Formats: sequence, structure tokens, C-alpha cells
Amino acid sequence: MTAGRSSETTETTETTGTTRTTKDMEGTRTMRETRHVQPRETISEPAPDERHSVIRAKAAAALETARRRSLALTDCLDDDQLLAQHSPLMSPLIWDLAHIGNQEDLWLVRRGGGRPALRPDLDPLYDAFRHPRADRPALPLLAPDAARRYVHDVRERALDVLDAADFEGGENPLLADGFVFGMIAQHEQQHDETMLATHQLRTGPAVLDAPAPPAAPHDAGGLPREVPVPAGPFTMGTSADPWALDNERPAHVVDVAGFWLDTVPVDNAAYADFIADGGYADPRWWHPDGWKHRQEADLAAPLFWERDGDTWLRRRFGRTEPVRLDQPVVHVSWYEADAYARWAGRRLPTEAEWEKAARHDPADGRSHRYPWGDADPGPEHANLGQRHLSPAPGGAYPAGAAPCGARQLIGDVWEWTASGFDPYPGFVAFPYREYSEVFFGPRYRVLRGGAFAADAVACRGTFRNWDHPIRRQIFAGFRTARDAAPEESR
Ligand code: AVJ
Ligand code: FE
Repeated sequence: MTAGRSSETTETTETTGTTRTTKDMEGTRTMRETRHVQPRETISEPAPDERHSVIRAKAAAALETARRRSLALTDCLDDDQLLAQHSPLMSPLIWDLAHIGNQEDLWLVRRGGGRPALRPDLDPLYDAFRHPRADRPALPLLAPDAARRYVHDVRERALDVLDAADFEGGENPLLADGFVFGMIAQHEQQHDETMLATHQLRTGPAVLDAPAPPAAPHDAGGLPREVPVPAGPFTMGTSADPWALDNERPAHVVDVAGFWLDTVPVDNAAYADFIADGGYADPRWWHPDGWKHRQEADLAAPLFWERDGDTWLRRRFGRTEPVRLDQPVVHVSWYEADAYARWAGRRLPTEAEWEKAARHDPADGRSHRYPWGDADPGPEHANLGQRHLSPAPGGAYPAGAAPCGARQLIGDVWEWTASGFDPYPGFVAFPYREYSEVFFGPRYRVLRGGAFAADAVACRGTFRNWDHPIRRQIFAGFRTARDAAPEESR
């Protein structure tokens, strides 16, 4: 947050004294939601008189950052490439661009601003629920120039709505605290990440360029392999973060048993050891569904890896390069992450464990927005925003470390958790069921923390991503955990 008096918002939850027991995917661990303890999270807020101009500036900047990214990802390719389907898993890039504009028109201009639709005829074409990705290339899509004009014209109207908006939201809850502007900026950035995944799947000469991520700091070699997170309750989710999406709400207290967490995400060297040890050939390590999938899909290494004698090469945005052993592994499915963890004698962390490690500060007993506290993410904290086109080596970003000592919880790679995608107690769909609610259930697994491909506006300690456990075109890696022994967990 920018200037302004900092005030602490403490969430209150009704005292019910009830506890609910939840189990993770495999039912190996239980956690209690302790509803009689007040959630404690810290959010800084500007002084009331500055509030409106701070929200307006923040919204305008977030929309502008997203648009610069969307255009960079589409201006670098010719029309044929923009209309082509580079993988059956993905949309044509130009579909994403026009869909971004269409959602902005629908939610921000119409529902937020109360203005008429710019092109209501486009709604069915760019409705993600009407057309699966595989069918999108055959639709009568806007040509690239028309799509660019459309998103530009919608944006002009969106900025008019922003100028006039009353962020008290008395009339319209979408406008409260500028939520709909934050939601639409996050939506665009999520599609920018999806478009970057399409670029990674695309074959042909490289068109994207970015500076290399920072090297590992001097202390990286001396970091402990794992860090302890002591037993006890913490505040999970948020009721105070104005731009948090519906599935992150509300704040609630969860009691977590003591556990140990990898200090950094699993790196390519460790993952290559798993491969070399025959990990892909041994059903002992695999979830039964994962083993079946491993055989059917003939998995043998992360997506985009290929053998080169005794070593590994990988394709990255159109360039082939040696696999960097000190970087977090990326482009693995949940099944592969789960198998690796079992091979290593460990397990994936639950979603609650991950969030406790990332947000809970034992020094003040509160949950913060980020591992490093409540300050907005800067380039010293985390590898975000497609500033670099790869994860940074393990141990990077010491300024972004969590109170428990874990690094790179935010940025670099999304981290698979053991957990299915479930609503928090008291969940209310907002503003539409198709963002989160229709996906709840065990068929998806939750990912946390964001990747180099994700933008800061769509990434925080409470942010929840989800995907099918077989997916690996996303920028997903993982870290592992283990239960603390009874004498370790106080
Ligand atoms: C939250 C990343 C799973 O891409 O399917 C974009 C985000 N929702 N448009 C997705 C989203 C609607 C969503 N994920
Ligand atoms: Fe979308």
C-alpha cells in the first residue's frame, strides 16, 4: 500500500465453539477449524481522506500494467500465429485477448458502471463456459486488429467508469474498495499467464525475451534443507483484503499440527535424481490414478525436457537450453509431485500448512498478506510479473523469506498442495458462481504462491489457484513436507 496512516484491521468471527474436522486428499492428516478463536490478520489501510485517490491510482495502474503485458504477448506474433491453436489445451491467443475485453465490458463497464454493452453480440463467442478451449479456433473470432480495437474501446469506457466510481459501494458492492477494477486486472493477468503458457507450448522461433533472474545469494548453499513450523492455530483466508476473490474468504482460524517444510521448492537436480533412481518406473511412489495416468500418457520427465546423453535439455519459449539444476522444477503434474514426495519419504503440504508457513508470524500471532509482511511485492521480494522468463535458483530473494525461514513461497513456481479445492466455511460466491464455486471439489488440486508468470495483483498469501492433477503446461512445481515428531511439535 502507498502512503497514509496504517491501521490494523482485526477480523472478528462469531463465537460458536464448534470445530469441524477436514481431511486432505488422502485423509492422512486432520486439521481442526477452531471457530471460537478470533481470526487475526493485518492489512494496512490509507487514511480515509486519501482512500479514494489511492484506490483510483492503484486501480488505474493495475489495469495499465495488465494491458501492457497482454499487448506484449500478442503484438510479437503475426495474425496466423494469433489465430492458430498451439495446443488443444489452449485457446488461440487472440481469443484470450478479446475474452479479456469482453469480461471487462461485462463486469466492469456494465455491472460495475451501469453502462450499456459495447458489443453484446460478442458475449457468446467469448463466454468460456459456452465453448471449450479445443473448439475456440473454429469460432468466427474477431480478427486480430478488430480484437485490439475492441479491447482498446472497452478500456476507454472502463476508465470513464473509474473516474466516476464511488468506492464506498453503497449502491453497488462491485465498486466497494474498487473491487471490480481489482477483479478485472486480476482476470487479465490470469489470462496473461495462460497466454504465456501458450507461448511455451508453441513451436517455432523465439519471440519473447527477458533478463535472466537473479543468481542464488551467497548464503543459499548454507540454508537448512527444511524449516520447522510449530503446531498451533493461525488465521487462514481473509475478510480484510479488499481485492481478495471469493474463494479466499472469509478469514477463519485453523489449527495446524507441527510440520517441517522444504526451505525452497524442489529443484531440477533433486528431480533428476528421482528420474535417475527409476522413480517413473516404480508404482510404489505413485497415487493409483497417477500411476495409471503415468502409463497412459507415457510420462518420463517434466514437460519440455528431453534427454541429451547423461544430461537433460529443455525447451523454453522457443530456445533449447541445458536444464538448470539449481532452479525449481516446473511443468510437473500433481501426480508427479506427489510421487516425488513419496519417493523422498515425504509428502506434499496441505493448503493450510502452506498458508500458515507463508502468512503466520509467531512474533505477533497474526497472518500477514505476504511472507515478508504487508508491503507490496517489490523486485527484491519475489520473482513475479513475467519480469524474467524462468524461476530463480533456490534460495533467491532472501528479503522475501517467511518468518519460518522458507524462501520463494511467493513467485518463481506455483506450488502443488495435497488439498482439493474446497470452499472455506461461510463461503459466498461473488460476483459469479463460475469464478470458483462450480470448480469446488476433489477433482481439482490447489496450487499456491504464484509463478514468475503471475503478476503481483493476482498473487498473495491467501490467493488460491487450482487445476486438474494431470495438468503440467501451467508453471507448477512444488515443495515437500513431513509431520513433526511428537517431541518436535511442543
Ligand atoms: C484461477 C487460473 C484456474 O484460468 O481457469 C480466468 C482463472 N477464471 N478466467 C482459469 C480464470 C476465469 C482460472 N484459474
Ligand atoms: Fe477468463
